[in-house]
Parts: sequence; structure tokens; C-alpha cells
Amino acid sequence: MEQTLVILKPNAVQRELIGQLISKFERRGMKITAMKLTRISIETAEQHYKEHRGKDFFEDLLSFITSGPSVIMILESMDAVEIVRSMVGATNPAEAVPGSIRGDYATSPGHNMIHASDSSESVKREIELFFKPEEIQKYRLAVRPWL
Ligand code: IDP
Ligand code: MG
Repeated sequence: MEQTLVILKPNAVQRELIGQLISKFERRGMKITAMKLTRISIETAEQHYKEHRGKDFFEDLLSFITSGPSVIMILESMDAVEIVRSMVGATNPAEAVPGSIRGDYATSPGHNMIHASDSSESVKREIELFFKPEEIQKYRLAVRPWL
């Protein structure tokens, strides 16, 4: 099984879409192993998005992601990184296909609703940034043999 890290960004919380978005992952057959509602600090946001430091949208990205609470979760399934990235859709919602989260819920790159890890290296780094080991649950889903 593979893990991935997802953030429902502050506009997903403000638009009261937390439940709808989590439902998509549950319905797909992903196991939630950690989840919290928290306001990301500037320091953590700078770490999380450090590959984008210096880009013209970086300051706006930091102020948006720290503007209110986000939901942060770890999801687990076979091929979790690839599956969740395809469910999330392209970074620019104008290019995100209908049916993807950004393709269904977003119009602007700056407010594209959701983050998902893009590689196994990012998963490891992002999980360590947002969760302590004891915040991650180990359990077995009863439906597992049917997924
Ligand atoms: P990703 O979220 O699809 O992995 P990245 O390229 O890693 O996309 O960019 C991180 C975040 O920065 C995006 O989700 C988006 O919110 C923001 N972003 C990326 N490119 C632009 C842009 O051209 N304008 C405004 N915001 C951007
Ligand atoms: Mg990215």
C-alpha cells in the first residue's frame, strides 16, 4: 500500500465542501489514516511550498494557504499518489477535466481547492511536516478484500 498527503485548502473549508471532498476519497476506496483541521503557520507553509520560493505567485500562495483552517489528511491505497493526483486534476482549473476535483469545483490556479503529494519523496517530506508518528492510525478496513 502507498500513502499520500492531501490538503483541503482554506477555500474548501469556507465553501463547506469538506464532506463532499472526503466522500470522493472514501468512495474510491482510500483509507484515511490521519486527519486534522488546522490553520497552517507561515513557517510550515514556506517549508511545504519551498520549491516555489521566488516565483511570482509565492507570496499570494503563502497568504492564501495560511488564511484560515485547512483539512490535512493521509490517504492510503494501491498507487495512492497517482490515483489522488488524477482525482485532483491539473494545477490550473481551466485545464482540469470535468470530474476531477479542480475540474468540478475551481476556476483559478490560486484557489484550486486541494493539494496532493506528487511523488513518493514529497509524501515522506509532507507527512513528516504535518504529522507526528503517533497521529497516524494503523487499522484494517473491513472492506479491504473487496477493493
Ligand atoms: P500542484 O498543487 O498541482 O502540485 P504546483 O505547481 O506544485 O501545483 O503549485 C503549488 C500551488 O501553487 C498550486 O496548487 C496553486 O495553488 C499555486 N500555483 C501554481 N501555479 C500558479 C500560478 O501560475 N498562479 C497562481 N497560483 C499558482
Ligand atoms: Mg505541487
